[in-house]
Amino acid sequence: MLVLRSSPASPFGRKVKIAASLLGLSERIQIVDADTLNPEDNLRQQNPLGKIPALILENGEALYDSRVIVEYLDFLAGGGRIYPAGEARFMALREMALADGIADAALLQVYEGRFRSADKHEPKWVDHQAGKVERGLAYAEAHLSTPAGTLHIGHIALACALGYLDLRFAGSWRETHPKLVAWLADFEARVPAFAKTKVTP
Ligand SMILES: N[C@@H](CCC(=O)N[C@@H](CS)C(=O)NCC(=O)O)C(=O)O
Repeated sequence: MLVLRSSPASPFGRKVKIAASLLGLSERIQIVDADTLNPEDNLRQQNPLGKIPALILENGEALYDSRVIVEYLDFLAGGGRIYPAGEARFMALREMALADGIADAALLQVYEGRFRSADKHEPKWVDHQAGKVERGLAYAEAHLSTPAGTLHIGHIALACALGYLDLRFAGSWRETHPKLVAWLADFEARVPAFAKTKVTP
């Protein structure tokens, strides 16, 4: 059995869970919640960075981060299942990089609220991160919002980034990105694991 250390709200953990489902591997993975803030959690032995997701293999080795894990799962499933071949692979990887970057920037804004008291919030830093989210969404609205053909890792990552904005930012992106709203609805209809991994605020 593989063990996935994650938490329900993690957009990167969600990416792994959805990939596992699409690859038919969910039954082989036990999910064990991790607390990234707790020094007693053995997550920090499994991943020195103390980040989730981490995947513990049967030989005890741990894989991280989500990009490595997802590639490993694709390998287990025979390879090339959620990664297009040839040049298209790099466009899919770029889409994942953009989507993960949106999630990273959103997460850093959430951490600003979690790790600093309100009087110490640095608006310049928060705005800097918000700008990344805004520009990433604008690019995705313009270029990545055609309903997907064969689903690949870029689509999974984008859905998870949007899902995280729904969870932590009350879905405010929806008002200004109608094509992405339709794109996500199409993804959700095609990928039951998306609804199954949804958490409410
Ligand atoms: N690039 C990493 C990002 C992982 C990440 O930022 N995870 C967050 C939770 S969603 C985390 O573990 N944060 C705790 C920390 O940074 O200490 C990946 O794709 O796995």
